Amino acid sequence: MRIISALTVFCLVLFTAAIVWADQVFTFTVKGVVKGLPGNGLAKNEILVKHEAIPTYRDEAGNMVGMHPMTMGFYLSEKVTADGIHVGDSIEMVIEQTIKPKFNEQVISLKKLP
Ligand SMILES: [Cu+2]
Repeated sequence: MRIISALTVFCLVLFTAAIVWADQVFTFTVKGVVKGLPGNGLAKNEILVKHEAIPTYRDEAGNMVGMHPMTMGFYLSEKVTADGIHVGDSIEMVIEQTIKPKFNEQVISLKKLP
């Protein structure tokens, strides 16, 4: 009986943790213009983008603070390449923000707009 209760508690803890962690990953879509490509003074997985305002951007505490338009670097996930993208291109990106266990943000989708 004691083993069963311990197992129940363990499962409840896992379940709760799963819910908490699931809430710590957010995505948003943002448009911008490419100002720099990987290499060329940037990291090999980094692009420089002049992006529009991002109302749903979160800070490291997970609070939705937004971000005003600016030019900044974004890191591409391993599955995304900048092949076929050129400086001056209008693009749309999907950014994934992970708040916990470690703050991270990466581009999980990148496409050139017509
Ligand atoms: Cu920014």
